[in-house]
Amino acid sequence: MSVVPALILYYFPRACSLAVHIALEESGLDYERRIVHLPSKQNHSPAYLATNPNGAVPALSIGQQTLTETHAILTYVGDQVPEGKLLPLPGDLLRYRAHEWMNFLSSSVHTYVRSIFRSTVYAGEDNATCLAVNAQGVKNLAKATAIIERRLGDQTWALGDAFSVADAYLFVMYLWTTDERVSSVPERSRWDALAKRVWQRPAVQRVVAIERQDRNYEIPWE
Ligand SMILES: N[C@@H](CCC(=O)N[C@@H](CS)C(=O)NCC(=O)O)C(=O)O
Repeated sequence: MSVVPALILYYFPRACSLAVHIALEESGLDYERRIVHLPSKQNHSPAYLATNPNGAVPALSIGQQTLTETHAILTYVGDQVPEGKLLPLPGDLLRYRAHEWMNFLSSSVHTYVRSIFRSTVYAGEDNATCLAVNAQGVKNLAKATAIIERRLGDQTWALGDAFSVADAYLFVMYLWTTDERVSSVPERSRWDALAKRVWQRPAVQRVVAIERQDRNYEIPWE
């Protein structure tokens, strides 16, 4: 059996790193967690940049190496768990469905929400341009929501019958859609039901309780 090197998660509460935080807790692996305080720009401190030169969370230190990008880290964590319990094994079509979900969430949904939360990243400082980017973000998120609803269909989880790392990622993106900065988002009963099922998992409640010690965020079903 291979030995997993020491794992350290760098995260900020309710950031996209929450998906990795959940996956690690679900995995049963030993890991340490270190908060990176984004509001005070700790992610741009020399100490953090030495770990992750991208200056973002999540990052996962794996022994002497650091892995970045939520999709890649979720894949790594999933692969440390035997029998494909968090991520189906190579050759199983469901594994590629998981990648389909994770890539869609990171390249589309995350960027649409970012254009709403932080339109200056795309628009610079011009106010009118920021408003236009924000409005387009709301439209893009509406389209992505329709895609998510269609893909979920009547399934219990993103991949069908079993929870996977893709569900952890869908949970975080769902929480973001409930933020007051998102001016409108279409009805999303399937995504809502899935996120609620994720919330009911003990590992998820443990992680959220830990994260809320540093930043209290709302969970819609409480
Ligand atoms: N493509 C990266 C994006 C990571 C990212 O944007 N993380 C945000 C938190 S959700 C962050 O650290 N932002 C800090 C900054 O950009 O200054 C991923 O999917 O992991």
